[in-house]
Amino acid sequence: MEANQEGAGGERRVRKGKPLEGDSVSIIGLGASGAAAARLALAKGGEVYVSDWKAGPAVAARAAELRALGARVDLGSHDLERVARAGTVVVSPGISLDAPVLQNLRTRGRRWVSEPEFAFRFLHGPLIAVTGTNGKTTTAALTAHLLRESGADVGLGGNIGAAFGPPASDLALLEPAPDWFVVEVSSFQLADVVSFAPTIGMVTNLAPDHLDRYPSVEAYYADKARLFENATPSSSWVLNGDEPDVEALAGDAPGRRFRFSADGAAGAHAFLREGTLGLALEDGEEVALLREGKLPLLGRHNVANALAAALAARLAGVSPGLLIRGLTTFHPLPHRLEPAGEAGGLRWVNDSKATNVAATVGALRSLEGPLVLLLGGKDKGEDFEPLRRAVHPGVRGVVFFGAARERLAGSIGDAAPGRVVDGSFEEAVAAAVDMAEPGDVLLLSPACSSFDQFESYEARGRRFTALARGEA
Ligand code: UMA
Repeated sequence: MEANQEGAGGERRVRKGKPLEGDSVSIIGLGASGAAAARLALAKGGEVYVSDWKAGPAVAARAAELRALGARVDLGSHDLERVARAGTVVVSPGISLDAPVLQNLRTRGRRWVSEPEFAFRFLHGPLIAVTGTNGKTTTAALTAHLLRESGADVGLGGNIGAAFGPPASDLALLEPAPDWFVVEVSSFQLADVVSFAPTIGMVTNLAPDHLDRYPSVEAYYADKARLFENATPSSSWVLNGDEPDVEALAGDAPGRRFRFSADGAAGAHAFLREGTLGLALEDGEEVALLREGKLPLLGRHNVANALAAALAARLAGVSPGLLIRGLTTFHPLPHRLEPAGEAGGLRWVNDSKATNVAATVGALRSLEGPLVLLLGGKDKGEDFEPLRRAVHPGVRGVVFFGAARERLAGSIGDAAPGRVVDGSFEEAVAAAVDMAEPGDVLLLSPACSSFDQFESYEARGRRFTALARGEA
């Protein structure tokens, strides 16, 4: 894959915090990040042109807001001449390198930056950037929570998604600036950084992902590695000590390295030892934080996320006492392996956000069982074979429901006892309750989207939680 030249580190004439003073900024894509970048560029005095190849109601509403603020907005096409003339071009993360608009810019030798890179130029204050394949959102949200426990004002946002925080550009407009920024960054956003330089950079873990966009795992990891692009000796890196790939990603980047390990890696600064999460402090002293069972998050992967967050917050100055308090008071993010209730002697777990095979495989790896799994919803045509392989002996039974039920049942086969429910979601849940034994986990981790029976995965998760609470 041919890299974008500015993103590849060609030019570094970036002056942090400098007002735009009429400089032209062209923003490609009018999703959440494009709109936020436009608001920031306008607030900093830029002459702003935004374009989106679509013209539906969502972009139309954003266009109206931005036009009222003084932007020129084109919907339905990109004015390529105008884009190419702009001083700075900001590209939305959902636009892949082979999109015609980017191919055209590349032909002209034009460079572009990602939205968090643009935001970074106006962020005043220390920044914690969280990347990795899985667990970014939980780790970023928990890190922000731990900092807030110590009284810090924290701006949390980035790739994290609208339910949990705004795009990075909106954080740059916060007045007064918070004490800390915690920003989740995806590989798509890291691809086009130039000056982006976190005070503390975190890598939760690495696994193949987004292969519909990248030609290879190496290309995906190469974009992740750009987190370290502007490393200096004063940078701090919080790295997964259980994964050699994460160490390799950091390469020989300067800065201090701190490792977390839920799997017994030697020399880790945050670790799980005999069921207790602990930290090794700078003076070599070790402090026990809390027992794994006291963490309000389910699954071994969340122990790793908690260790990463605790380590970053400790580096940011949070005392061990406040870390302990924060780790116990954190509320799991809704619909992500969220404990939903204990009705009928069962532990109900809402993982409705698991709308694809990989997410449900992750849930099954996290929960030993015994459990009964609810699988189903709208069929997105994914290969269910990895799901069949993930069904472990702790899975007492599987209920297949919704539009995907027959194909799921056919694919999972006899990996576990199964029931196909051709009826409502409530009937599927009742069948799962019927299969379960007292003390079991009742896991909604459906591996499919919700649109056959619900308006969103949130609505599906809320219904499941209501049933867990015995609400009709
Ligand atoms: N478009 C064009 N021209 C093109 C191609 C697309 O104009 O040639 C337009 C599309 O019509 C669309 C816009 O460009 O309107 C692209 O928007 P987007 O897909 O970049 O979406 P945003 O709403 O800006 O949301 C993005 C992130 N989405 C993606 O990376 C796909 C959001 O992450 C993020 O929360 C938000 O910026 C703020 O930072 C979501 C996500 O799923 C949660 N991320 C992936 C993940 O976590 O796995 C990476």
